[in-house]
Amino acid sequence: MSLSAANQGHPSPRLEADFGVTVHSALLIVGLGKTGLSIARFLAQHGLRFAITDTRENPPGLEAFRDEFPDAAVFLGGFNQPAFEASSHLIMSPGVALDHPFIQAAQRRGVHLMGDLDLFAAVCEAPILAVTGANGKSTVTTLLGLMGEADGKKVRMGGNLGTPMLELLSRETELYVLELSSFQLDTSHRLEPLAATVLNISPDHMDRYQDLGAYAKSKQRIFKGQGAMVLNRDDPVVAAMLEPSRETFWFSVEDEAADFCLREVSGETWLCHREHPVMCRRDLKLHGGHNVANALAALAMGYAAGFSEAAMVRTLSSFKGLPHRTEWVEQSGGVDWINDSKATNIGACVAALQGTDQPVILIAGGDGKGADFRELRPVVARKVRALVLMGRDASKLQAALSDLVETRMVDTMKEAVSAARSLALPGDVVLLAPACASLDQYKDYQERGRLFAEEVRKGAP
Ligand code: UMA
Ligand code: ADP
Repeated sequence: MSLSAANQGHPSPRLEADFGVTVHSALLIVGLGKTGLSIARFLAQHGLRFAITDTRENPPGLEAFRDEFPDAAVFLGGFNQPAFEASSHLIMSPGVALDHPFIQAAQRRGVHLMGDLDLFAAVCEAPILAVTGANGKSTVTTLLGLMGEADGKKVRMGGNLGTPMLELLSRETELYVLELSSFQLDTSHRLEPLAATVLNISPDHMDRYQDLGAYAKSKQRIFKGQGAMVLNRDDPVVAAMLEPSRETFWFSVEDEAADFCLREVSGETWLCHREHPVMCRRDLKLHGGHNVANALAALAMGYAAGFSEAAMVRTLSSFKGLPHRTEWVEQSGGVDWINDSKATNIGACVAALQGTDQPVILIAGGDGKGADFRELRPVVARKVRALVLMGRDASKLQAALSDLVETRMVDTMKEAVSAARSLALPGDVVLLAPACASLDQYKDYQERGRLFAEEVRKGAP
């Protein structure tokens, strides 16, 4: 079988040198979502031929793909074995698990397995700041992008944050800030960031990884090359990633010996660079202890990138956080309503609960991605007065937690908000922090958070 042609251009010499990609290669793009489409555009711009496959009948990138590449072969509704067998290179989308038999067989045959990060790194001409971790990636990536802009640089940020990294590439860009997921790192082989960080490790995507160790190893791939490492001294799994020969900046909310730490200065807590006070914690617009850690991590990365302190402090004094992350919706009848729909794993849910001093009515549930919800027991016992559970894994949450606190099972967000309203007392907080992905019931976590806020604002019937 032959794989279809796209258009003419010039392959990058580094693609050939590093991965053996030439105009004669049989490139198969696996997955036709946002990433797959961006890979197709990139390959076409470099004069390379490709085919594409997706297990979905009608993947989201299909219409645009057919418009732009009418001659390219498209295999949908399941992976097409002959297409895999005819390929010399598989260029993977992050949502595709690598344990599929066709992918495993291709690897055994010596087919190159790559991702968009390999393509990006092969042509990128500006320095890269790279951010990963179980939680806080989007917040820190955004802070770094804003800090760079405040410092006068032409910055582009994206990756797992939302805009596929290949769409960021432009000649004018002076700095790229990339949020990288473990899935993107799994298929990356060449990366030389100016500075990189693993913010923290806690269980997520346990349906894709054998255990926490395998997930951490995947995150650790961000430390390829010889750039600066930014490490979290408070997280033993991250701290163990230290490579003694590399330039390292530590951050910590607990240990004053870290390069970026908290210290008491004249009776106030300050974010400090070693002994030097950088900004008063009170001036940070982001809330919660986890966001102090994120701010210190961003300062460490920004320092490694050479940003001016003034630009970094300006950013940290004004950035109020991204939507759907511990976002205050309203207060009604003495009850605070908080939307943390982006809490898609246990670690984020724990951080949100730890960050509140009021009794909590917790709305949780969705796709648990193989998580062990018993890890929530200590914090639920300390902070939660009642649970409202919904979504595919509601019964797993119920089994793990319902002996601790009153629990209601519901089917929809409308019912969840109504149940929470009937349970909440003045002085309580109702927190949507699902500890689960949203895709079993919603398009994405944004839709889930929007629906929650809408129901809250409608008020009691
Ligand atoms: N899928 C199939 N069959 C296929 C290909 C994909 O069923 O053949 C499914 C996947 O299992 C997944 C969905 O389709 O559920 C999307 O997968 P995709 O690889 O097409 O995803 P993209 O649209 O390219 O979006 C990806 C990231 N998504 C994932 O990694 C699942 C986006 O991160 C990212 O913003 C985008 O690339 C640009 O870089 C989202 C995400 O949920 C926010 N990331 C995970 C997370 O943050 O926890 C890792
Ligand atoms: P990511 O991109 O890694 O998902 P976000 O910045 O979008 O990170 O935050 C996702 C969730 O994790 C939100 O619920 C947020 O409140 C929580 N969170 C953010 N930073 C941290 C952190 N350092 N530790 C634990 N939870 C965090």
